[in-house]
Amino acid sequence: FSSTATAVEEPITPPVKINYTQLLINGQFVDSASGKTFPTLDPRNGEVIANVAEGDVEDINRAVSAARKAFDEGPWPRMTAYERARIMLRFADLVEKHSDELAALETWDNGKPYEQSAKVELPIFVRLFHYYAGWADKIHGLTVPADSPHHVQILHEPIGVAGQIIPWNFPLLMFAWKIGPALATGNTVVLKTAEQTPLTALYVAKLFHEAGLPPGVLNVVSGFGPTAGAALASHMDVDKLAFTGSTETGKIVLELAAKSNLKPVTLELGGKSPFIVCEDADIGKAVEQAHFALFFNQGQCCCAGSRTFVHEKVYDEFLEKAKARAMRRKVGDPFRKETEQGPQIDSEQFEKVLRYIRSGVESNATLECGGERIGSKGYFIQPTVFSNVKDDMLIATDEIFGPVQSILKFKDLDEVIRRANATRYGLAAGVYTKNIDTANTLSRGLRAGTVWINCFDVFDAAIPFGGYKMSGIGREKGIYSLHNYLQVKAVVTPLKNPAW
Ligand code: TXE
Repeated sequence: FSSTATAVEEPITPPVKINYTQLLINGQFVDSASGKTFPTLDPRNGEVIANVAEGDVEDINRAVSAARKAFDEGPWPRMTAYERARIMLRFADLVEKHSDELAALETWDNGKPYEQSAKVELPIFVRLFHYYAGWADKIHGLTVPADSPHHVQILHEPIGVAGQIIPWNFPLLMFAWKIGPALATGNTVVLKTAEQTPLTALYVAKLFHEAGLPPGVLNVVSGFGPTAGAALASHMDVDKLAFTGSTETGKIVLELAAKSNLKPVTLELGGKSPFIVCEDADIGKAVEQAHFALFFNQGQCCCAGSRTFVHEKVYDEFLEKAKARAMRRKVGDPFRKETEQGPQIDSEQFEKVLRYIRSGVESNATLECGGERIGSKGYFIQPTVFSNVKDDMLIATDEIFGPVQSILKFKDLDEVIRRANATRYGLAAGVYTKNIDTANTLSRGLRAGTVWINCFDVFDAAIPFGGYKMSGIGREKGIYSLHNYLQVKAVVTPLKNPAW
């Protein structure tokens, strides 16, 4: 196996220091009320990177009151939109200036390749804040004609205090997807980061304050889901909740929101996205894109193309090439330049992925390559490919969230649309074909929030993202994300002289 062993024996020292480990409440770094901390671990070897303040109910309460005060008393929602935009732009500049350290910190805490953090995720992060800063002064309502002599204005107002809970697979990008639209529209925020990856959010939140963000507008609480996360979801003074994570936890937070104050909830949840390779596809490109669609970010993407459907006429050729590509994938220390795949995030996810691999073997899918851990330290897994996968096998129905490609065979378009849609999820889909009619048929037939034709994982700031079915509620990015953070108010005034 080419992509193995030595990879992780001598970890490279990350080129960054840990400066921020406390909670950021009301513009100040503070310890948790309990004084408790928890370790955040290096996925390369399971060693402690830093001990981080552990937020719980009391800290969430403190953070929500700071956000409430900043919203009710200002200045943030009352500033001109242009002033808000300028702070967001200054923030983006500061992030750009500190990109190298931030990329290193992201890689250290998460395990993703440094090249990916530095060259893909940091630039996208900066772009997202440019995009949302651009929206800040373009948010406005309507005037509408009335049947009676009334002047009717529709105002778009910020919703208030937003609670946001994010996962560990893209700590910085999830911060940007959530914070960007909330702040552009004049809200204040309490953000709970994932317990696996608390470090970069604290760093960028500090930079935001350096850029001029008033205290209390953005509060960052590190901590665990059932404690800090649940306290935020059920808080009576939080006006809106946004969550990204598993479908199971999505159901819990939706229930907590309903049981407390009926705060509106947007959810970005799991997926089991099909990637469909048609008989006329350019097989070389399709293999590469299908590989990228699944293996990118160690397979830890909610929209991973985790069911690779291949037309029977090109199945054998595709399989041989897909297997060869997976075997060439370079797994190793994420700080090495050539590394394509680092470790999985933690022991829990690592064990989950290995369990699914065992289940694939037990259900008689053919293990073409991979299937084992790499080395004896950390959470590295061989790029794994299964063929002869059947629709009802667990590896074809469940979100594995790891480097495991499941290849299925199909005969015709109606059949593949039916099978691709036969899932509880509906986040994304990929299609490979040269035929415009095939592309149109599939893009209309697939029940998913995104359909990528002859590409995958294109994540521009303006492109909305979100799921059908149990993949979520609502859309993030693009113009749609703004509506999640706006209230609509109708103001009606009698007209003295209706003719005018
Ligand atoms: O997710 P959780 P986990 C999927 C993926 C993965 C599985 C489990 O399949 O294997 O979920 O991962 C917070 N109240 N995705 O356990 O639990 C938690 O602290 C409030 C898909 O990491 O959903 C973290 O901040 N909050 C996904 C966040 O929820 C709670 C990305 C996500 O954790 C909570 C990650 C509670 N009771 C995992 N319990 C995607 N859509 O991209 C947990 N949390």
